[in-house]
Amino acid sequence: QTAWTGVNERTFVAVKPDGVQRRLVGLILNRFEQKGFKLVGLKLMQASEGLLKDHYIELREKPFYEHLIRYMSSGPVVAMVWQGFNVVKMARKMLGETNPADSLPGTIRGDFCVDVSRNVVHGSDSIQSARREILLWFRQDELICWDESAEPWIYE
Ligand code: RTP
Ligand code: MG
Repeated sequence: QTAWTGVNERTFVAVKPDGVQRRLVGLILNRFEQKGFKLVGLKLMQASEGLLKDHYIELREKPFYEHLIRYMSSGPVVAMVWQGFNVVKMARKMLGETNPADSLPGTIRGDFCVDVSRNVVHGSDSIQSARREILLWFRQDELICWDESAEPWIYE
């Protein structure tokens, strides 16, 4: 298995229940594709409370934790893994800030939401988090290594 660095860096992105209900899945997929990242994992799923509690374990002491788990389990989510150079950092840029009020127009949160508790999309905040979250959400055989012909047009 190749290391998740350089052009093989990976991040975990999820369209949250509000994003799915509001039919924003295609649009969000489209932004990552247009940017030049490569989709290596994708599934629509109802996340269990256990999975979500584990996913957001670092926030367990926060006052909004229970509320967040309820929000995230309120409907299906679309879990995805994107691959590419600096994808962790750039995905976070594309998402915008945690609070939509601080997110610039042009970012997903800046363009499509107003409430921090309905902020449409999740993205891993570091390479270590990405690794942990991908292993949590995806089985090994759900991540696809595929060759693409567009690569020379995206990377020198
Ligand atoms: P995410 O993990 O979902 O990508 O969001 P993030 O890194 O930008 O922010 P984080 O601190 O990890 O918070 C996770 C999610 O919890 C909700 N939240 N609510 N009520 C509040 O003050 C509050 N703060 C955070 C948001 O849905 C946030 O994305
Ligand atoms: Mg976070």
